[in-house]
Amino acid sequence: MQFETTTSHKTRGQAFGTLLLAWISTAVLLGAAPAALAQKKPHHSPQAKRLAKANKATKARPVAKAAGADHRQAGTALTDDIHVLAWAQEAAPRLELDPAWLQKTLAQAQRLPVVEKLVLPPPSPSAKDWAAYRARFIEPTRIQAGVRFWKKHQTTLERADKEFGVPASIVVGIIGVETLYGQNTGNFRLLDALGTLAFHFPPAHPRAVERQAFFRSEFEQFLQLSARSGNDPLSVRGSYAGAMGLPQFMPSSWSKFAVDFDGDGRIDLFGSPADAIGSVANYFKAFQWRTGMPTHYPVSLSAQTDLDSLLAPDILPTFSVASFTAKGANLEGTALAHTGPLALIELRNGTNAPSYVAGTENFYAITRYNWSSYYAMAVIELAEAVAREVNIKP
Ligand SMILES: [Ca+2]
Repeated sequence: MQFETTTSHKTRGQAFGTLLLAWISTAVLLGAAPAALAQKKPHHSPQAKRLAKANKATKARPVAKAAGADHRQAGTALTDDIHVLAWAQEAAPRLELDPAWLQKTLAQAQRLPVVEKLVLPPPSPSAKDWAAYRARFIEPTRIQAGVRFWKKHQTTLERADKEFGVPASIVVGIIGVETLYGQNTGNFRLLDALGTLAFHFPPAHPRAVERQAFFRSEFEQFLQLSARSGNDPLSVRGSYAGAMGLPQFMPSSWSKFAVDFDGDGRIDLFGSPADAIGSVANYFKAFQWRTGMPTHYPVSLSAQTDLDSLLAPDILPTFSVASFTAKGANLEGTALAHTGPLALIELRNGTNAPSYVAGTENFYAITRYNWSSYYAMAVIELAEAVAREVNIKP
């Protein structure tokens, strides 16, 4: 088995802007059973807000390579920990990795204390504020970038809609919220970020055991993807939590849901907007996107509304229109003819009154990309704002 190929994309030492990652499509993995897919973790960690912040901080540096060098200087060798060496011995045969390649790769991995800090919940979390969250994403710069992206890739977006049944607006909303259309894909070396979280996940985290297991698995899948494609794992950069490319896919999502949508025989979520568009649409298809169903409806409440029971299932669509309205969540117009289950979505506005919408199964589908109703609503509203500008009904 050959890990290093003759590919010219040896990006080590190149500036981030020229990084071109191309992983070869693996049809076997893409054929995973839908039942299994439903059990999977979201494509990236729930700490997306802080992730975006961290990306922003690192991207602000003028030279990507220098930023990476700073991260390395701030760390220590991952293999200083004997557990990593023991893991490598056990993992190489299990993951079908060349032991020498694995050893050589791990020898260059850094444990990054900054990543250990970023993954922790903030010590004093601020009150949830939809209005403030919304303002970060639904703003002129992002909307105009979305309009340019939509117009440039309109044919591809229409093809994805046709093939996967997922509207262009939602794909445009996701890529806009995730990376500002590729402008902010993260600057941590994946090997360092995932290696740190796989072996040194901070025990102070309330779900440390579960999260470390998740990142251990992602680290393993990242190494497998690199080995299979022949790409240098040291050249790949992404978020501090290991998300990659325009759509910020975790390695497991890249393996299961990424597709070659420009037909060049490779999957490249960094350099190919078409591959990113097809992959996001395919992700939602796998998570049961219902073609043609709205994501949400307006809802009005009153003093008689049974908020406790309406909010009990959280974002999981649970109530029929009849039971929803019987509990005092009032719908109107087309919402009254909706046939699937609904959820009452509460978006807090700091000390002001919360906002509410009636979320459908498609609202829920968006939260499978990132487990947050605030995230889903930002994607939806950015999608709507961009669609209005390009004069297309979302
Ligand atoms: Ca491709």
